[in-house]
Amino acid sequence: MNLQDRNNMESYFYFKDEEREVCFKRHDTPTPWINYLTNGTFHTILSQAGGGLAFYRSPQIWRISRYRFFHLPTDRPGPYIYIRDGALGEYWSPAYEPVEKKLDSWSSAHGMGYTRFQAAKDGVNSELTYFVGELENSLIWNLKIKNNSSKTKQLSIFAYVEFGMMEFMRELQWQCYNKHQVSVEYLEEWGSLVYKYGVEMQPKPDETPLVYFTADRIPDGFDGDREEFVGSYRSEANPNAIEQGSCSNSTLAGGDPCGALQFNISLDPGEEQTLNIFLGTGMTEEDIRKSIENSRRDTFVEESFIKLKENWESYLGKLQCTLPDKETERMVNTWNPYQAQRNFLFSRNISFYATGTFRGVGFRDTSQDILSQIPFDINASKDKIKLLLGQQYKDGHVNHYFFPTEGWEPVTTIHSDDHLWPVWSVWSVVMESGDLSFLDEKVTYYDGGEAAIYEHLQKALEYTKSHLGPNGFPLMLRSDWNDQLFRVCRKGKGESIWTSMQYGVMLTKMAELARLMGKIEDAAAFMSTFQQQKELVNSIAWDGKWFRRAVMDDGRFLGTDEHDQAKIWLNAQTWAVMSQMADKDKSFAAMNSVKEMLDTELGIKKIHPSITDFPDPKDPLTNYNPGTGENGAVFCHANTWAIIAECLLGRGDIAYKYYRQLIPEIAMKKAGVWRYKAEPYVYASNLFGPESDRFGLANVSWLSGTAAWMYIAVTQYMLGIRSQWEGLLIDPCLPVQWKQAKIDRKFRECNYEIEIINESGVKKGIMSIEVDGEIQTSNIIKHKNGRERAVVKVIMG
Ligand code: IFM
Repeated sequence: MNLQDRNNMESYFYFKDEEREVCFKRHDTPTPWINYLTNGTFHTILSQAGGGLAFYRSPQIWRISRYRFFHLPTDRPGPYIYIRDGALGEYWSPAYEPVEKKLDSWSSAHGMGYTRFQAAKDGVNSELTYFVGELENSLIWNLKIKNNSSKTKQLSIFAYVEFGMMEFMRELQWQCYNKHQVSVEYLEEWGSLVYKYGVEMQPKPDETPLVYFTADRIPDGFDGDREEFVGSYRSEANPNAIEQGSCSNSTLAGGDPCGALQFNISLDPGEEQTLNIFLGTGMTEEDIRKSIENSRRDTFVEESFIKLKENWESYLGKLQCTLPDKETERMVNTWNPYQAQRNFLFSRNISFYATGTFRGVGFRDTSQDILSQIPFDINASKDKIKLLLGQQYKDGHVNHYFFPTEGWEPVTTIHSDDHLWPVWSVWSVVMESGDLSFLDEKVTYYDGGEAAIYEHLQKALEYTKSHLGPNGFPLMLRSDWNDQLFRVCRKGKGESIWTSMQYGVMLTKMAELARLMGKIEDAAAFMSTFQQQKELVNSIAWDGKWFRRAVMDDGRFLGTDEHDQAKIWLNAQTWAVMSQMADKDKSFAAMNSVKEMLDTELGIKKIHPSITDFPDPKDPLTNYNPGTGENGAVFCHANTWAIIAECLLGRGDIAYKYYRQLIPEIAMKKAGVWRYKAEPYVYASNLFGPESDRFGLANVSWLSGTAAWMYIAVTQYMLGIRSQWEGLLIDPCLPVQWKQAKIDRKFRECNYEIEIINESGVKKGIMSIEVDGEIQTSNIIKHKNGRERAVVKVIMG
């Protein structure tokens, strides 16, 4: 393949927006382009070529199927189907992997919670859809197979999954003995394989499920022993059983487990048959029996799929828009909220990049993920906030990440920002619901005792107030949002100027909550601390053209023109504006410096110039190569705050530039498919920056704070629709070329049908707002109990 073909985006994929699908024309994408199929309990990751893994609740301790990270080809194994034509002795896979036989036609598609493969070979057409429904904890494999030839076909269909040992780390460490404590049985009566993982000293034996592998009919053969099915010196690409045309009915009491089921079918010309396979879990054999019975009902698969579709339509229906720019519209309506919901569920746990071994729930990450979830599912958001606050100690600090499902000990490092984040999420819940009662709900502290949510937040602010450094900024502690900063504060003196700004945001939000609760003194105290920090930011932190980032242990500043590396840091500019701490002229100057020094055609770098040997060649601040990761890469998460800051400054064109250049398909188009490499439908955590020779390479896709914040940036700041205590605020900040935008937003049980008209081409500012034909005096549309629909016309000017 020549370079031009490799980079031709159109030859890889296209979007089918009405179906909310991304469709793939070829299987050999530069990296696996994955999807998450889940009902919240049973989960599967699946790529465009059929590789992936299934897990129950936690990928750390209940990983059902095996996935070999670092494998070549890159994406093995997966829940595979093989179709064998008896007369030809040929076999192939509808997902393309693992057999990789050239097919007469092939395509695949990811949709909301499902992945579909369509393939044809030698007169046989197949359509294979995988999804996890809400009726059972199982991965449903729905295979439709049709004989398009003029002869009767005798086919054998094989479904195969390699079981992993559920505890993935122990599998890597000690599978040699532990594997003799697992078994795969065949339960004749149900025509089902049952995999039992019962290894000594596993963390939660009572919560460990049995796994079943079955179908909507009794199989003609099976295997539970991988060696019997695959054979020696073979792989999933050419299993012995398939070459021979039959399974050997092996079971396993110790060894390398798998599930393989064989179905022999005869298809007359033109005939189509459906076969449904189920890979699921149940706590007891009785549970499994019931699940299998339920799954074999005639309407089970269809019902499950319809429900999945309806759930997503209703979920995404909370905010839909029509925009002049189709790529933005597609992200806002479908892919961005979809990705954000997956982050809310999986934190930074498991993806093609994250191995699901040590990251449970990140306090900082999940607090931010909640923000975008609030308009969609306020109850789930409240539950997650309470889960987080349960990790707070009475002195106000919190655990850095924790393992509520696995029951492992939390990571207890103390970071200057972690405990402050929930203020924003709680504030958003109150604004979305218009109800203060959440603040009174009680949550237990991690070290005992309980308090109302308001007090938890108060404690968080107090913790920061009692941990200020020599200059008066919050101590950096182990780091702030920037993980890499731990090296500037090892002696415990380093201070975070960015955390001062974050603290500022939280103080103003708390002051608003306090006022609403009638706690006027609290509100005044929060605002007085805000003022003190604000003064420091505008004096000590100001470098002349931008804000400094931190004070190092030795008292020197980080992020100053005095140094030749890491002179300017993005977050200190954006949050100076977001916190409204920066004086007006400094706000503009700082964001102008971002534009001049950090912006590239593929996003905004986090720092400039990258670090090679600063502050000390023997102990540089980071080990990342220049232009990569935390060192001079385009950190997408941090880019979202630049969009928000520009909207707050009213510079719609700049905000839009920053937004649009990171839309994955746009960035991929610019960088080229084989440079960008990651999925073109979801955000990546970062792109290598211009100081790397692979500028534009996207890393760590799917699980990134970018998803939540990009959604907030575009919906709440560019489109400008934000929930406030009194009602819905309309404050758009748009590019001048957008003459019109329509947004349907559900807010407190009322559907707001908002039309924004910008004939005069301003970037910000509203001339008039009408609600149901009545002119408003303010751009906050007051909430009215019982109102179900409001037609809103906004004229910018
Ligand atoms: O803020 C962190 C996040 O918690 C994990 N990924 C990297 C970010 C920036 O350092």
